Amino acid sequence: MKIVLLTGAGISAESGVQTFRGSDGLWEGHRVEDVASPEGFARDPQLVHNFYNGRRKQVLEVSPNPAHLALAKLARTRGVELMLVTQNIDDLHERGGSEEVLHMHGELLKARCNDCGAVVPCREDLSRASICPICRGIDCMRPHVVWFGEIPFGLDEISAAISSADLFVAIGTSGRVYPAASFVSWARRAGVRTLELNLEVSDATGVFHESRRGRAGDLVPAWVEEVIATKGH
Ligand code: BV8
Repeated sequence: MKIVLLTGAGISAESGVQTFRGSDGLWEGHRVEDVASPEGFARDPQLVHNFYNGRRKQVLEVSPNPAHLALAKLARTRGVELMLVTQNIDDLHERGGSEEVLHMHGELLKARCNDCGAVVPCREDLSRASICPICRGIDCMRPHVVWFGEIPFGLDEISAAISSADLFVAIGTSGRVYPAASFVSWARRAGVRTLELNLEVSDATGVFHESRRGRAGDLVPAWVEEVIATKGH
């Protein structure tokens, strides 16, 4: 059974990572174009560094939740071929035991050099004084994340996997950011079954064959046990 699974901020909410549009949403208080766009970074790099330094500290303090653990178990299930795609830039899927995770919007615990293009691990604060460990450049490091207007990672791989999948599942995403929000339509066009697991109705709920309401920490482990039961593990 080939499953392509997309996660969003909702799967990390129960771990204490802010979502984007909740009442205390990340974008609250920050204009997206100021903190998550190349133009915003050019205009005020330190504002952007402060925004991501704060999120990096938060991610290093939290832990994966039962939804992350259940997806790692699903990936280890015989007869299941799982492609796990996330819009999240935290590392909770990996810390939950998932070995293969496609971060289509990048990773908070990595930094990239604008001069030589090197991508390096990053657990400390970044600033204009940060030095690239590869080319020794300065005032050239940025978070290795995909900003608005930038092309997400792995789109060709994702679209190929969706068109040959048996099932497309979306967990904890509002379906408001593209092209991720289009994946369910790609799946429908390819005749693939689609399932949504989300706390609230999303902008894409109407496109899914089935949509279940609840917290990821409850819905995901229950759904994974269903799949395992059908696989006769
Ligand atoms: C691009 C990284 C060109 C940085 C992010 C078509 C139409 C309109 C606009 C566009 C379009 N195509 C492109 C655009 C422009 C733009 C876009 O989509 N704008 C929107 C705002 C209208 N897209 C882009 O710019 C993209 N790039 O298009 O390049 C291109 C593309 C393809 C090919 C060629 C050229 C780049 C977008 C990526 C931006 N970077 N993140 C960072 O994180 O700081 S986006 C960021 O916001 C996240 O990664 C994520 O994608 C998004 C947040 O959404 P969610 O994760 O869904 O979170 P949200 O809070 O919204 O919702 C949470 C959900 O969980 C809710 O439904 C809630 O009910 C639920 N929930 C809450 N708690 C729980 C729960 N569910 C279960 N359990 C719980 N406990």
